[in-house]
Amino acid sequence: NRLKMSFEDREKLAKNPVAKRLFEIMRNKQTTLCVAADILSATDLLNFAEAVGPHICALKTHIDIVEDFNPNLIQPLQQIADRHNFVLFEDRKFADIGKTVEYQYSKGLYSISSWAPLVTVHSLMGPGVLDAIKSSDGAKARGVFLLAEASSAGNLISENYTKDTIKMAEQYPELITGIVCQSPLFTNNPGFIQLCPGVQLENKQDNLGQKYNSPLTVVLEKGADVAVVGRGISQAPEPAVAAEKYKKILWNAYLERIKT
Ligand code: BMP
Repeated sequence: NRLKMSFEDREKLAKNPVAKRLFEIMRNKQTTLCVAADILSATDLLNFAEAVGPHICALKTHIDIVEDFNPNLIQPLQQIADRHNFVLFEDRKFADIGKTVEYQYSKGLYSISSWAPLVTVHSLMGPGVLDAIKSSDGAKARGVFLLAEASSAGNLISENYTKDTIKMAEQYPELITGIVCQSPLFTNNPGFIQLCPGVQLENKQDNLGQKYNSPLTVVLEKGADVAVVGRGISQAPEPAVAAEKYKKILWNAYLERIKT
């Protein structure tokens, strides 16, 4: 049972290099916190990454919302990630035919495959998307979080879609880092990491359909390994302080979960 296993043991079972790296970072930094850096200015994004860096295992970006994006943003962002030892994670949610995804992943203004070891993918369009990510240009060590469930109210994902998404992930153990979901899904592969967005202490929802659970709930009841916190940290008066607080709650919940 994945939920009772330590990250150390699961790291040995992971076949994807980014999953192995994430497990290692989580153990060493004692953090399962991934911050969603949904920030509109390049300078603010860098300052935010620097502030929360010590407390996170991954920084999740939507790089296409940065209003003054310039490719020169990437190098300092990578330096911050290296210095604080976290993974850059572009939440692109690829959902097109394989050939188009190949271009979206490795070409264009953002050249995602050159700087983001981790990306998200929708299973909707079929496994051609995964083949495209696997064979595209870019850095060698790469991983995919496949989206099996969503946190938003009224989303159209069915139980079968979720099950079939897990099956698809299991066909690609070397490429898949883990699954984005909201419940303790059954997968035969404890090397997969479960990523759970929609985590906040203050609010239960926003005004556009986002639904939140508390950090304790997602780790102890929903099976989250890594929790994604966005506005709970980015809109806090002091993001570094908030990040440290979430980190501690999440880590203690993980210790509690694996305790026999
Ligand atoms: P916030 O905590 O501010 O609501 O941010 C959540 C982040 O997680 C957003 O970047 C969003 O794109 C992402 N996300 C989500 O909220 N629900 C999902 O099901 C999948 C996501 O990637």
